[in-house]
Amino acid sequence: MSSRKLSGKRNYEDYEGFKRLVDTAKNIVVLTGAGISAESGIPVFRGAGGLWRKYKSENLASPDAFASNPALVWEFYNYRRHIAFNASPNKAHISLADYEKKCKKENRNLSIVTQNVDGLHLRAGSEKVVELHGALRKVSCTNGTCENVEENYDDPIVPAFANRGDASLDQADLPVIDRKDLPKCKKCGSLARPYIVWFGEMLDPDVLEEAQLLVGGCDLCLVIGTSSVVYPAAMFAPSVAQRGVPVAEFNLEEHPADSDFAFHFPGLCATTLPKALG
Ligand code: BV8
Ligand code: ZN
Repeated sequence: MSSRKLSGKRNYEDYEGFKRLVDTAKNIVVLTGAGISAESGIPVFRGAGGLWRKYKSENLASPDAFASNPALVWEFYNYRRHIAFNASPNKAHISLADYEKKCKKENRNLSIVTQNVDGLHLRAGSEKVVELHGALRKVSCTNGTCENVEENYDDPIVPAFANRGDASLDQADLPVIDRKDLPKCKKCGSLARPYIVWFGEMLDPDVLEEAQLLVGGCDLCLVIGTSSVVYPAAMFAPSVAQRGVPVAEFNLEEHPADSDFAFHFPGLCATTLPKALG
């Protein structure tokens, strides 16, 4: 792949041009956000989908929210676990898993760096997946000396969250859940928390380094279903474009950040991505 700076113009829906590149690229990195799981029925983070009861998702995804009301934050994650565990990978996830297998046969690499915590890439059969922001299927211990992390598929995660009505109900009308009834670490009995990177929290340094190495070494980057507003994930695709490496965006909308991107495929990614990789 020549590293010449691509012309400033973006190729809209240039499936032929993209196909020539993707079928010869040696190290493909795919950056995904909530939009790739939208067609699996998982609400995206921003906009109408980003609401639960009367709360905005990002206001509950914080250490302060958990410290002041762990029951509320746990109930929010219990709701998201329920949706994720009952969702299925869609054609976008599956096309990436299939293309990774094709690359493997051709001694090429395709790796996914996802902001999503729903685990759908792994369930679609993708093997090289870096989960930047943790995973709903995991819980970790809040006791600093224990640091236990375990997989937990219980739904609801504790009996206290059973029969709490749907996401539209106002929290205020529901009985308060006692801290003693919240999820506990199976190792030490301390309060457990979702294994999720919240706003204002550092990403796991090893995970971040793995992502940066993949992004820094790719010769083609796909960026799928993300509003590119959250850092450090939002820096990855622009940094690839700045190296003169082609970036292909698959999104319903366009973002100012993508002016340097070589390709733009507007529309639902469960349609556009299989067509581009097919
Ligand atoms: C960090 C887990 C260092 C939670 C998430 C002030 C204080 C502290 C920090 C900051 C600060 N100001 C800025 C920061 C940094 C902050 C940040 O970036 N904030 C933003 C809001 C400005 N970042 C952090 O805090 C990160 N840590 O910086 O540490 C530090 C530490 C302390 C102090 C300073 C610095 C940690 C960020 C991780 C947060 N956790 N997720 C959970 O899931 O519950 S982020 C969450 O939102 C998602 O994981 C995702 O990463 C992110 C963005 O969401 P998207 O995936 O992009 O989804 P969104 O809904 O936004 O967009 C969907 C897109 O899909 C749209 O473009 C839509 O058009 C498209 N789409 C929809 N459907 C389809 C589609 N496209 C195609 N087909 C479709 N069908
Ligand atoms: Zn523990």
